[in-house]
Amino acid sequence: GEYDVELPNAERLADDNQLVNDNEINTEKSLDGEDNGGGPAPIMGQGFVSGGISMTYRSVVLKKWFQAPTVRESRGKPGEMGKPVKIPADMKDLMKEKFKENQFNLLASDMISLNRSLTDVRHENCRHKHYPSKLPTTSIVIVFHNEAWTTLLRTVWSVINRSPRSLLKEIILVDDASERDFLGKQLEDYVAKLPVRTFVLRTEKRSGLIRARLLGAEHVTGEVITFLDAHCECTEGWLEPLLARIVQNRRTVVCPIIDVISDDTFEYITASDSTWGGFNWKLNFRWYRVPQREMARRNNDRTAPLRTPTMAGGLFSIDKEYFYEIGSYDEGMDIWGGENLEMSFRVWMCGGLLEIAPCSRVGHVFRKSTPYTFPGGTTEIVNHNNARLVEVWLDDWKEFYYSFYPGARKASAGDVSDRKALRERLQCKSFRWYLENVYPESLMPLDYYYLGEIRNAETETCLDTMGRKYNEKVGSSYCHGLGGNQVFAYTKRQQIMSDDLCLDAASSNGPVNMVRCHNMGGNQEWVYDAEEKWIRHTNTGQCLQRATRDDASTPLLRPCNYSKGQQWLMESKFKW
Ligand code: LR7
Ligand code: MN
Repeated sequence: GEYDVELPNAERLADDNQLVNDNEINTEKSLDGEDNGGGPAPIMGQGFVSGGISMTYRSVVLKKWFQAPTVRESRGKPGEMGKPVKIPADMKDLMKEKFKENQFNLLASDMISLNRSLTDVRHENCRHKHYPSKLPTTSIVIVFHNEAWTTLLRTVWSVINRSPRSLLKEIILVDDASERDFLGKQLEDYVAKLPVRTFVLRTEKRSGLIRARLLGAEHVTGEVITFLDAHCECTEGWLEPLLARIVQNRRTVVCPIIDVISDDTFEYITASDSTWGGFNWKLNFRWYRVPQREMARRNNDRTAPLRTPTMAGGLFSIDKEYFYEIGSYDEGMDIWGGENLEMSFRVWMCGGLLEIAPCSRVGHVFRKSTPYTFPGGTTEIVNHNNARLVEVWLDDWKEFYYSFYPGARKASAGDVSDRKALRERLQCKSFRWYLENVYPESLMPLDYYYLGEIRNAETETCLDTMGRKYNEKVGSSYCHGLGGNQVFAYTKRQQIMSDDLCLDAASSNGPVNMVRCHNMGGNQEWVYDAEEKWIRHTNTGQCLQRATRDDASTPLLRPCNYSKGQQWLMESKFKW
């Protein structure tokens, strides 16, 4: 099916892994295929033309510059070349204790060099790519709250070690009111000695990652802002593909492929290059398989930039001026969540592009739970952020969010008039336009006849997913009118769907299951007869009937017979 990839995707692409020769330091290699003169390239100001688009960056690097050197494998420390760290049996208790501090294996992280080597995980063809000889400079902005020393500084070192020095303007660390001593003066003293200008900014009080990033962005002197989470590792050649896309079109927001650094062993695990970002009815960001049409648009070139409907949010490059032009971030959003979809919709709807550059690969430590507090409550904050997002950007489709997740109705969005004015000012397109043009595969259907409960005329019970998962039977139960598991959309594609699940019948006598929607009709096609109130399954010609007494909660397929048990009411909000 189309939606069979879950987050995080840790599938290995063995063929793409190739060890870098220990002795090889790539200082001699120029991306232009020319010899380097020697020494870091000077910087000069100059306008230039690229891809038909004339751009003027305040400073551009000269044609000749050094690619970042390959980080050589060092001996004696675990985890080199991205290998997993094994914790000795007698240290397992300590390991468990330390895990709680950051919700990852801190003991393992502390054993690994801050400069650890990684394999070159890029697709073979990425290594011979030619990038524009003049790329803009970038500043790296990394926000953190109570991050561990080794993950934070390994992020910083991986940037320093694997970015062409001439492209790297500075590294800005934004401490979001951390409560750990070593993140105070010790950190400032440490970064002052780094070979690349690096400094620490501090929010006065806990402000959340969104406002912390805004603080960091204010201090950027490079032409492009590159955001990273505080527990990343950048690999060979990660930066050039990001900046190159911005040269092509300054309205492009570019993400790397986000590989997985195991929260358990710190192994560097490559992620699939065939996934893009989407979202479900609850507005959770999810990875899904890239549809055929996008593969075809890229001529099936796995190294070509991929247009993605949404981004994960933590790792991306954006032209600094464009960042502000397009509305930076919604300052009304707190702590964590929502800002990534907000920016994704905004960029697409207001004339930008959102891409994944597959030749850029950065690892990220994916955690199963958050180690830090959400002052005000986790759900409350995420719901508040999402409320702001849907009120400004989702138009009619916000009903999918609210009805599927009724708890969200209680959250207040606060004042969103500024953000609505921004949408107006930028003359952004509608969410319908986004679904039509950017994300036709979305779980939020472009056209639908109905969204709400489906009530049986005889039993007065409602179709109910019962919170069941894939390939289980659909149920029915007392109509509670609260939405959630009793909310279904009847779509123009004639699906009866709840989030990513579609009612599906494989045979005339079989059960009615909930199967991942494949958008291809077949067993998932149903015709609602608004006169007879039938829900007829196209493939079998059978009708959906109320549950029988033996199995009181499982509706089934039966020959259509005009009985009341085969009448289903969905007229309240029905729109033809
Ligand atoms: O109050 C806070 N203040 C902060 O500075 C809370 C968090 N932070 C920092 C934190 O230290 C970290 O560096 O913000 C960064 C992101 O927080 P994480 O790492 O705890 O969360 P995450 O990895 O789940 O975050 C993902 O979703 C967030 C939604 O708001 C942001 O968009 C993150 O940037 C995003 N991370 C990624 O996209 C990396 C890939 C994850 C995926 C999918
Ligand atoms: Mn993170």
